[in-house]
Amino acid sequence: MNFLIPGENMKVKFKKALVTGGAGFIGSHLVEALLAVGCQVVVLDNLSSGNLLNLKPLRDHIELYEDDIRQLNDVERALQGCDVVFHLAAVVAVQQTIDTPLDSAMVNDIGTVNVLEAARKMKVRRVVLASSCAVYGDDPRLPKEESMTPMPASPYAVHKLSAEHYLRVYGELFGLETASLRFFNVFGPRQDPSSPYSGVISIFMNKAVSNQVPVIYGDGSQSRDFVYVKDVVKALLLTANARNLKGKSFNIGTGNQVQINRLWELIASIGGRQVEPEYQAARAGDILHSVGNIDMAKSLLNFNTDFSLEQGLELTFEWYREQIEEVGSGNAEVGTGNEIKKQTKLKL
Ligand code: UD2
Repeated sequence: MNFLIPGENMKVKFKKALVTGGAGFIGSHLVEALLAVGCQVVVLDNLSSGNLLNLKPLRDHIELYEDDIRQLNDVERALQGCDVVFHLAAVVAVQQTIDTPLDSAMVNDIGTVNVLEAARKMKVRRVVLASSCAVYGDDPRLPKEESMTPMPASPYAVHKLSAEHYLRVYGELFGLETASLRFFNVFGPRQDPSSPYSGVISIFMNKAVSNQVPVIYGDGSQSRDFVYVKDVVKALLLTANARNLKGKSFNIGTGNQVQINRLWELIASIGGRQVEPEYQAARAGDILHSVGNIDMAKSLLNFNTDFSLEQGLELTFEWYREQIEEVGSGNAEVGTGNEIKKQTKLKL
């Protein structure tokens, strides 16, 4: 089969990898890439936010456990024979961690300790964590650098920062090789647009392919560092290959700031339709600007991005358009909102 390979062909130094959260948006792209580079892949996902549809073409090529990182036994079973773990499983919706802090902590905190504990027992060589730029909180200094003191502003950000520390400490105490990647705003095919707190690009794509008007919160001058999912996957693979990680945390983004107004202009022009967005009051707690300094990932991981924003947006638009076309063929719900989610449900 024809797997999509992120970046150039890469020789990986590991044979069998566990991806926790492998049925999710980023996880499924990582699984695809791992198979493409010839790795055996195990997926552990309780499908709370992941979706088996994301793994549909890969299903026969992976070992899949519909299990839970909150259960140490589940993690140990999935880890048999693996030499690397990519730990992506988490409650990723910030609002959910605010609404249900205890339940979220069970997944994001205890789940992470379970992964590390199982890795230590099973003599796994390396653990790579999906962390987040959220650890920087509201610190207005730009660009964000790894040397800044993190100031988490949500339970989610606290979980991620705590997980980073756990990884480092497990390295120091038990010799596990660990590293954390602080993802900036990741986008690409398969990102779920169905919640108001979904990534802005997934929401804008959904609007663009279904001829709806997007909402911009605030005046649209706020900016983010948008990184294409395949570049993020490349960073994950490079990290699993790198030496001397010593529990370090790396920013993974592009180093470029893009304003939300500009983002919609680009998406609308890819769709061939200039639509004026509707402006609404800025979201409470919305940070104005975010961009990462990625020099450390460049020098220590040899990371650089392969996809420009425009290329990433075009590929992403194409995927959303295909989804809507599939729904459109004989389905009356097109155009009534949440189209991609409905499509997902329909296919299930
Ligand atoms: C991202 C994460 C969030 C948290 C935060 C930490 C995502 C989806 N969210 O929030 O979980 O980690 O970073 O810094 O990755 N916007 C609109 N219209 C819309 C949707 C969004 O104007 O329909 C704006 C929104 O107000 C914000 C910007 O677009 O100014 C980006 O929003 P986002 O939710 O994609 O990402 P962010 O950085 O706020």
